Amino acid sequence: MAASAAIPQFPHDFLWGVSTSAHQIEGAVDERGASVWDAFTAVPGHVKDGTTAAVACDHYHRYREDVALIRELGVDAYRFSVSWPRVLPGGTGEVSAAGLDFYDRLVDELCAAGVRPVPTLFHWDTPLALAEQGGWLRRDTAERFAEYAAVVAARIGDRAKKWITLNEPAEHTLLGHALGQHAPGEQLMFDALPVAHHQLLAHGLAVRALRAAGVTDIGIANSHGPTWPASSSAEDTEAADFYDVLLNRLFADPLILGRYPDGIGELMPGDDIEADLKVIAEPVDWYGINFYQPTKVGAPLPAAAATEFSGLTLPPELPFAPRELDGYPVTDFGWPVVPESLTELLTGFRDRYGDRLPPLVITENGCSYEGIDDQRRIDYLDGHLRALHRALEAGVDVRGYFVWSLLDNFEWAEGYKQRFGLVHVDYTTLARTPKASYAWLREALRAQRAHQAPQA
Ligand code: IFM
Repeated sequence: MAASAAIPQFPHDFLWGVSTSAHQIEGAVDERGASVWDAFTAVPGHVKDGTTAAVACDHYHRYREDVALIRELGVDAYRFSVSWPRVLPGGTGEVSAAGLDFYDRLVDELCAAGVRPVPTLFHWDTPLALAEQGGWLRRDTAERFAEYAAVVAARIGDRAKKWITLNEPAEHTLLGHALGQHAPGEQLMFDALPVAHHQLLAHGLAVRALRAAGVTDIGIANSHGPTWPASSSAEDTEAADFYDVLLNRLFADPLILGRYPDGIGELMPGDDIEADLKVIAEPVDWYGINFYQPTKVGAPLPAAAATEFSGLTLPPELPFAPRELDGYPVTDFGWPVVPESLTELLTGFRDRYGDRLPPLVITENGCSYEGIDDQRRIDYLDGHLRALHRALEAGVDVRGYFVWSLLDNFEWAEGYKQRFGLVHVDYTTLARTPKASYAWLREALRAQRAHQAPQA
């Protein structure tokens, strides 16, 4: 049955938003410095449909139209990312006046539309110049990131009040540096762990830089999902625990508890991990969760060549192997749709971290489906909002929800095939067409507000 727009009533100050990222929508590559993604997508075979983000949604030139769509949708906030190489083409040193001006204009446009700007400082587009000097394998990149954070905050921090340091450092480590299926295409396997540590350090240093610039509302966006062991056998539960550490604890434990999970700290680079952990655990005002799906995980399969999973090819030497999750509908990406696992994830976070857990915000949630009459996206959003509401009822402190994504966009190694937008983008004409899910969300938000409006 089609979902109605009547989702449960959320608290009156709950923050509703939509999200995007710079590399996936901006285009205008010739008007900024190069990033690792420009170099990666130039290599044939790296992106499944052979495309690049050179034009993408051309948001750089069409941001006014996109802000109008956000305003009409009726959300409170827009989460976008700032392209580091657009602001600092060489990653450090000279600032691009044109690059900073773009974000200044975007923030002005959002404020004029009554939409709160929520910048993310890093969504995977490392300046190529820094990558060529070692990128995230070098500690120095964390210091450069903090300088970049200060530059951006000095320009838009007067109007942008809520900030995100990094997006999904786990994916950037795993896909970009361990498996090589994202930029910069490194296949370092477990030697990629320094990338995790340096991103965490960059986060902590950026929190300090943002606070020094007067920003008081700071979070991070990490991807998380419940891990379900393939069976109760010792081999499967051990493999699932290992995967769970990588996805759900490698980044969250140091950020929230100020320590790495057992056995990980010793593998990290640097002379004084304890001192670094103090920087990493610099208190945040909230913790962002990007949620898409749970994962069933078991021991490596005997004689497996490689596992195809969620669009990835996982090598057999990994100490775990994800399994298909049967019995659930799937998105066009093949990701299982299991809304109740969002409630499980959130209550699990509360149980694991207790009083140490900052307030949570769902910084991404969404699905890839073809078509403008996207009833399946409506059902997905409806189901996940109900699951989120159940977590609130269970006492989990969740303060906001951002749909991924406002627009169909460049979905990394998948190219343009996977469409996550509430708004359809025709990549030939760049015309934007709101989908049925856009209209549904607008009505759902109107209903929330009508319910909250004081009675005459
Ligand atoms: O498109 C991505 C986004 O960049 C990061 N989170 C997951 C989304 C869907 O794959």
